[in-house]
Amino acid sequence: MKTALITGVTGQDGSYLAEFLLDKGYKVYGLRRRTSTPNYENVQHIKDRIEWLSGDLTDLASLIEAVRTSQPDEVYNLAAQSYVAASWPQPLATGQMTALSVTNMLEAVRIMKPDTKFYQASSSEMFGKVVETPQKETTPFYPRSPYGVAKLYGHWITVNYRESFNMFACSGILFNHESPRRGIEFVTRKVTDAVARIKLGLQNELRMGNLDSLRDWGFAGDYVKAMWLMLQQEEPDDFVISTGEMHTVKELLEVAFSYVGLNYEDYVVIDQAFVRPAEVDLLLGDCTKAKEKLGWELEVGFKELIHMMVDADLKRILAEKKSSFI
Ligand code: NDP
Ligand code: GDR
Repeated sequence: MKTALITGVTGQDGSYLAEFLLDKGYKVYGLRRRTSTPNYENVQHIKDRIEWLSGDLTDLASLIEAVRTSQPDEVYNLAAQSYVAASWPQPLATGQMTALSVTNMLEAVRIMKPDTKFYQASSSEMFGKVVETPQKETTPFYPRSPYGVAKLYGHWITVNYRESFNMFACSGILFNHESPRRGIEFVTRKVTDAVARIKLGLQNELRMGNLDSLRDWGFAGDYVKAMWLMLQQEEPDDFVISTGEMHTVKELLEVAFSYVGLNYEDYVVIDQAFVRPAEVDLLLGDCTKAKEKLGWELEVGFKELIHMMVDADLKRILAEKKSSFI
């Protein structure tokens, strides 16, 4: 039986990855930090199958202890301050949690169990300003937010530990991926939650930022398979994971609202509070390398993904409504 340690296991990707690895027969350790109000929503259904470890990415001692206890074959470093918009008001916390914390995790592995295979959750936000399109592994980086800058540090320190210490360290440059478990402030989930509330008569407007930005949106369930595939290769390497298709935020609104028979123009209000100080106008990934070397394929397309998310939000809100009447 293989053993994996996942940081960020309570998040969107962590929950899908834990499910995937448990199904493969892995023993899964999940690192969680202490929070005033614990949130297990994404992992409720597998909570008893995960071995829980207490730790924080910014606390090296806790990470060393986590690696010592779990003795993992594979570490998936998914934890981070992951919301781009929050990285301007909290640039230093983002630097600690999204950049320096990667060195903490790599150090914990190097000190305690250097033969562990290591996956770093890098991001298409590192490409930022358009230099080349579609973006691939060799495209130069030009991050446009404190989050993007922090992820770039995480990416390069992973490459550096691979080259300095001969560690099996991989960096997955993942483009946006979504699901019903996506955090509520991210644009897809914000839209699908609002569509469900508007349809059910619980909300009558949706305040949005820039509707023209273009994103390459895939399904998180497909993307966690790529993470695992990277760690099953003979040699460590970095891979872009994407759909190769992009859509505007406006198209996202059209697909989500029209699915329940509504017109988004009747509800959407532009609010400057959601417009960012610097925007990434366009993200479009070329994942030919992952397809060829990993044999990775995506299964869920854009429309299907958004419909899946609207369905899940309708179901959840209806259930909440029902239980509040009892
Ligand atoms: P989420 O925001 O859903 O999950 C982040 C996780 O990190 C949560 O479990 C959170 O715990 C945990 N975490 C945050 N800070 C700390 C800390 N200091 N110590 C321990 N745990 C911490 O992100 P996603 O699942 O969407 O993304 C996973 C990773 O992939 C992130 O690193 C993200 O930046 C990156 N990424 C995501 C993409 C996407 O489109 N989803 C694309 C490219 C990269 P808590 O519940 O306590 O907050
Ligand atoms: P992103 O995702 O910044 O690409 O980062 P997000 O869903 O937050 O934004 C996507 C695009 O939508 C525009 N937008 C809005 N965004 C939000 N959140 N709320 C709004 O009201 C709104 N209106 C318009 C944004 O300006 C942006 O252009 C995600 C995260 O998961 C990162 O962790 C990850 O690294 C990258 O994807 C790849």
